[in-house]
Amino acid sequence: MMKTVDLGFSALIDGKWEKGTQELISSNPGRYDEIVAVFSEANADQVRRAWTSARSVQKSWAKTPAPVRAEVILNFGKLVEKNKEALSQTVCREIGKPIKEARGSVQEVIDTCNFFVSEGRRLYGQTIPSEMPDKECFTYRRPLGVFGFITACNFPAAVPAWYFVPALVAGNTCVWKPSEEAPLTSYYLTELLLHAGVPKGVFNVVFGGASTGSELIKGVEEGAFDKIGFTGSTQIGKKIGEVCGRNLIVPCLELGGKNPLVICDDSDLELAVEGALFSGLATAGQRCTSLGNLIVSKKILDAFMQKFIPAIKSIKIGNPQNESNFYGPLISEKYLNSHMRNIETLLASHHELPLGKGGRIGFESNWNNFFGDEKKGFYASPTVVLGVKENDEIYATETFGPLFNVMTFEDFDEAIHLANAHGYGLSSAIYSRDPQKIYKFKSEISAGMTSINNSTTGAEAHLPFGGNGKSGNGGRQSGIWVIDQFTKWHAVNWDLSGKLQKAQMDTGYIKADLSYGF
Ligand code: UN1
Repeated sequence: MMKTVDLGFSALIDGKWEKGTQELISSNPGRYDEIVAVFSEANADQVRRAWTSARSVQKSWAKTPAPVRAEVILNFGKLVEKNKEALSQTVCREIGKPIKEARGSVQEVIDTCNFFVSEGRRLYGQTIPSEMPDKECFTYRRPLGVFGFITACNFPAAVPAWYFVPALVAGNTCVWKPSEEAPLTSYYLTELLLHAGVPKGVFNVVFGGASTGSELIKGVEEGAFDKIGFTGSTQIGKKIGEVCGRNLIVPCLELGGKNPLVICDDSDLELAVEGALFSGLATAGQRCTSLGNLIVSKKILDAFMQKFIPAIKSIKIGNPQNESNFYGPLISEKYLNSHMRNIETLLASHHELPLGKGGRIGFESNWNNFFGDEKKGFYASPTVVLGVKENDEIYATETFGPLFNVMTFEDFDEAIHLANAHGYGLSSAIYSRDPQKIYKFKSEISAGMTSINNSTTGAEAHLPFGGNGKSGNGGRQSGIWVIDQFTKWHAVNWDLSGKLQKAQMDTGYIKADLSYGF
């Protein structure tokens, strides 16, 4: 068993780690008797001091030239690369993400740094002609100020980096409330940032669960924040959106999904099976981009199932550190319990369960290819639900676990309807060889992301990531688009004419004879 990292820290404020009293324990979900780390929860006073610290240095950070700010990110990216394996192992131990996926998620941090380092040398504004002589117009991107963000447990390194990397490059200071399920990953990331040269107070951290999160959001009512980022459930996202709206702040809300994967009768079935498997079971179905509804053409349902069920049965489940296991435990006991509740409450009498109801391995269910400690881990076997209908509760409920909802369609409009009707719109995918269908799908799907002949998961780090409808408020992370989240436009005009030139009134508009015609 690996050693416990017992630091007891509850917050990083003004460059110093502080301890707290309320313990925050992170254990390995694949072996719950292995305590990975002991931290503590930040209290209301610490959260307040964290945002005060971020505010006190924001102006000087904003004055630091952007290419210099981006140097911190360059160094941070190099340090993450150097420590990639250790960080990946930590992600794997803290939340049970399979090691290969954990490495991918840490690589996503590095990719994000690589992308934004040069953005520090751009952050372009424009020079724009004026309608007056001897007058110049410019636009500048200005930092927003203090950015508070709360992140989820399923991507404890990549998703926070999507927020703080561009936020820092753009000249904002930060207060981060990481997921309570992954304090050690969050601590290591923060230490790398400190070693990369981030000045005191520019980056602050408050550990804890929901109550620390609400303390942070209280700051919005007091004017402590200029921007809030939240990755988590639609329900909490709506509440945060209300507080931000009241205070005229536009939050970046990355919420739930019920991501459709449509399999047409002309698709390459082998490829579709592989894509569905990864969409549904990567990170044990706990990605925001995980498969929500598998929507299969009725014509090929039997042929698809004949390949799909054996493919599921053949996967290995178990210790996430072992590369040959497809997936490991659920993120924690809480996530296992919620998955169990879903299979207890969302299944209806008309549903068929070709693999049985599933459930916790070693308790309610067994798995032939299981390689782990089932008594001490929060492992669940896959559940496949056939015959899901649009009116079923399971159709529109984000389930976050190894669960496949299978629906069928007769005509393609029905497939698109089923893909959209639940009102979520994060990711989506289609398997087809027909360009007409693919074109129709990508034009009519309401999701923010669409894969064609690829899985619903696995967005690349430099593309806009985000959703519509119940999946978010239209904000996008990653790539150049996220710069709009972290800067405000400033329009400047400079009159060198030596007189007051009134726009629209003194402009020398051209007089034309518009009555002219042939
Ligand atoms: C998430 O689940 O919140 O697209 C992020 C993917 C990953 C990121 C997911 N690149 O599946």
